[in-house]
Amino acid sequence: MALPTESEIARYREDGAICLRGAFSLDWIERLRAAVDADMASPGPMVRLNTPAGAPGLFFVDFQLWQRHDAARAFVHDSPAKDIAARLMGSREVVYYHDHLLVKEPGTQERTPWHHDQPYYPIDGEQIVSLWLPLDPVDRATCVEYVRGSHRWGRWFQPKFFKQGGVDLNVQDPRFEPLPDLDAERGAHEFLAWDMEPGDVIAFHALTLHGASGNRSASRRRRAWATRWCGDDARYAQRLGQVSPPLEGHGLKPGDRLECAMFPKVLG
Ligand SMILES: O=C(O)CCC(=O)C(=O)O
Repeated sequence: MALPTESEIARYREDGAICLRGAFSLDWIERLRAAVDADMASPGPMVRLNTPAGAPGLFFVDFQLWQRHDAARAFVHDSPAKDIAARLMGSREVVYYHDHLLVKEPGTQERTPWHHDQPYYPIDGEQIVSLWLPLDPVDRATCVEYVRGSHRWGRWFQPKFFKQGGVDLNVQDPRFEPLPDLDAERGAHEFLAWDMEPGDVIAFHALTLHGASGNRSASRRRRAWATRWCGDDARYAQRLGQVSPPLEGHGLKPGDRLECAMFPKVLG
């Protein structure tokens, strides 16, 4: 599998999101599909069902598959993901932070609200990248959309839970601002989204704003597994209030490098 080229690295840093074609073999995709389906049949303790009872489809969210499913753990340690993350971040070491499963079954109407990820995390630093890996073909209209260059705005927006109604996380930070209505100001921004085949992956920076429609397909599932990777400059930062996902028991103190049993070093 090819690692990101110099021009892809430059584009990731400029735009804050890039689609890397054919980054993972179909063998990985098949193994992860089986892990995802097993997880949905027997979810983890942080599972969230974001579709109201009686509404069509299902927006299913879960975390930390790597701790419960061999294929997900193998992906973290043995797939090209850590090398892709290292190159994009320009980092010598890579620490695995967490994973996030987002399934939208056919007909799901719930959007993924606009947000960026770092305000949810107790982490400071610039080297944090997510790999959003769809396990089914997705078209542009159902893919996550990214606001090009928003990771360079120097702004942090108040995090909200994804469930409809978007309640704020109860977390105080003087950096957090209310998120502008990005749909109302679409003309002011450039949006990135792609038609994707299994094996393609989107890499995006933890401060890049993004959101997604429901699953507009009546027949095609949209199983996506997002993994989060941190580089040399990432440090644990205590937040006053809630973080998401609520990963506790790691024993880190503010200013610590992230590496620990919960956040394993996978490269370097
Ligand atoms: O899959 C989605 O709908 C959203 C993904 C997302 O927000 C993320 O990976 O941070």
